Amino acid sequence: MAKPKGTAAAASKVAPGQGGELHQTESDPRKRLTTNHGVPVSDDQNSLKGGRRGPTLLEDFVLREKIQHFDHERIPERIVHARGSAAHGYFELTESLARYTRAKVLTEVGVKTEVFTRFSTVAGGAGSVDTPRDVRGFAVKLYTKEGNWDLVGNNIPVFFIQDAIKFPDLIHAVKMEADRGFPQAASAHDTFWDFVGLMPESTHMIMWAMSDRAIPRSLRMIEGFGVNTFRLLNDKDEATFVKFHWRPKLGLQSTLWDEAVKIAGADPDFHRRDLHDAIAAGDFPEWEFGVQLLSQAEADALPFDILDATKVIPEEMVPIRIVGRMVLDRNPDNFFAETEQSAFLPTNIPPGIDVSEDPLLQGRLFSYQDTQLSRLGSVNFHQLPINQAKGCPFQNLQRDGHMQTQVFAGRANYEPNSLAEAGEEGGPREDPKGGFRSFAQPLGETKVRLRSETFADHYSHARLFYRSQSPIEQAHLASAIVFELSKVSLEHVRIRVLANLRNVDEGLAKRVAAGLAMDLPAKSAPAVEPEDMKLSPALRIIGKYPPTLKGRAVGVLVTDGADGKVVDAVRKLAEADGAMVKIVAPKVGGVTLKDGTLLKADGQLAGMPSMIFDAVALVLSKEGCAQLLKDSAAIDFAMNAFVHLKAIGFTAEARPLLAKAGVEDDAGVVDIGGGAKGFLEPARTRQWEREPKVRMLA
Ligand code: HDD
Repeated sequence: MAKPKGTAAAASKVAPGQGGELHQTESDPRKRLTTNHGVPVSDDQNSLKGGRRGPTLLEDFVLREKIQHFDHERIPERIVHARGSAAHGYFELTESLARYTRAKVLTEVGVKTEVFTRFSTVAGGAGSVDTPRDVRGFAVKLYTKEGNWDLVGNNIPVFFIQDAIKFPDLIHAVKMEADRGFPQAASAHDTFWDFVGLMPESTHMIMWAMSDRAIPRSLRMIEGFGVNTFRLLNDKDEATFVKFHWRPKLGLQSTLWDEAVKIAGADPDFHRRDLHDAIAAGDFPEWEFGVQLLSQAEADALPFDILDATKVIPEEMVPIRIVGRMVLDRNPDNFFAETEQSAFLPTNIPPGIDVSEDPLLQGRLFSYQDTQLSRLGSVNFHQLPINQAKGCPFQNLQRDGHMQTQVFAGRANYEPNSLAEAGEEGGPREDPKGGFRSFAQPLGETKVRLRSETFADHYSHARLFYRSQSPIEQAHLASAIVFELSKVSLEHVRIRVLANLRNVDEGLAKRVAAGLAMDLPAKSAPAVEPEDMKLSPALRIIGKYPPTLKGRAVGVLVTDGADGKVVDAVRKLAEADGAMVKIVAPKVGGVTLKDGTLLKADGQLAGMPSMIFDAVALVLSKEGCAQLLKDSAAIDFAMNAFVHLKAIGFTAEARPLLAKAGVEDDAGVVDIGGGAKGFLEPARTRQWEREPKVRMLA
């Protein structure tokens, strides 16, 4: 190979991007590129070589430092909840709970407490998609004046297991199978359902996980629950049991399974993008904060044990009191430093809040602190900016350790000490009055390794949940179980699950068996016969979101020659109702409208399918439509909107495309050529009555 011509000096000035104008020397020390140790770098484009075409020299510490740091950029992902998205914001108390607690965050009305909230899926890895069927984590770090309060909850108020000792088994079963490394981010496989079938206590949670709650439309539209029972402690150290709730202002809303699967392909970051974009646009998501409060006597009177995390306290039994709100109004500046390095610990509770004896919670009190050591690598992880107790100083006599960033002056690293008597700094001291105190729960029982008999009823709450659902939701739930079990290759596992389902509801078991084309097996013997509880309509999703386009998205598909007036009318109408409107065109540059003006597109058709919208409008010209008839992306656009039960507004010219996509006329398919008004009502909700025409449900 011929050597390039030119001198070594000339060659060294040529940056890979040519020209080198982006890489100018910077003499201002504040802007100058340096090594990690502050040595200014003269050339960030070329390594130091033994001659122009010679080998790179070991001496090149600039290169070595840069590459070595890069090699170590990744840290272990969370063992669960690895994929997450987060935002900053604030919590504001609207009603004081001073009667029940001395925690200032719950007594000082109107005071804003800074928060950092991370949402997550549970089973998938950090790089998995946003829309699998899964529980969503809902972890809130409140930087209170009395230390961080981490409310580490989920979007489902119950859990799969009753005792933390089963958590590693549950997670091993649901994650990708140990020998083959798949499936990723999916519960539809042998080992998960094997575990479920053998653990009837998981049945109630399975009802929730198979419901549409596990395929949310947006992180802005999920509920949050503390799940475990906690205690509030007032000034007199009197205790009240408490369950914590978050309620989305936009209402609770889900996708359809077919839609969720297709979104995963269309936009793997669907939820992350949605949260980010909404906040960036100033459309701040908000949740109400609520509590269910119970005295010991009220808890004792319930027909189930509130220390059992597989049980829900229906709000018809104990109402939810809304006492605050949370607003997320700022995106993280740096995903790694904030979202990834955030560490949530159920042990982070300020004075006035305490744990309960719930055996699931008790195990969590160890696990979260412990896991940070392997994930963040140091006992000093609380010094990372995102984890610092920002609302108040932290001060104690713990010292040193890996990555210690504090410089503690003086000799006071032990206590008691009398250094102050000699005029030296003596260090912080305990505060018996204002400090954290545990509830004086009388114990005094014999040490045992067993499950309380009050935890033995595994089916009454599962039955309550299933039977409380609307017919549409019941059909979705049954179909979800059919789908998941259809992916289970071990027949005996399917049979065992069916046998358990008979204890929940015979109708449900029959539907699932029929969906699998399997015989119904004999009912499994429950530890305790389930009871029929009073149904709880509050457990439904349908009806829990207001008929509005607020927080939702409308996609308008346009072609060259389209009528701009119709586009404007749709945009005006949808935006006035709170929607974000996006123009979708065959080419990203946009289209030339009928009147000759250019309409810019927000996205190209193949990259902006109708799955990512809540309602769509097809504003086409005759010629444009004829072109689209040859494009499967356009046909899919209309077909998917139809089968996902969305409103479709159209101009007469779009009729051939609708016909080719199999779109039939119904109340949600609206001609908007003469005015967009009729489009609004159907666009605000799904067309549920269409579903039997487009989908065979169990
Ligand atoms: Fe957990 C993370 C929620 C039971 C052990 N959990 C984690 C996160 C959420 C929850 C939201 C992600 C926090 C974040 O965004 O960083 N976990 C729950 C809920 C549970 C629950 C609502 C039941 C009431 N978890 C649970 C048990 C154990 C764990 C019983 C262990 C005995 N969870 C962990 C963990 C994680 C975690 C391994 C992984 C990353 C982390 O803690 O920081 O320690």
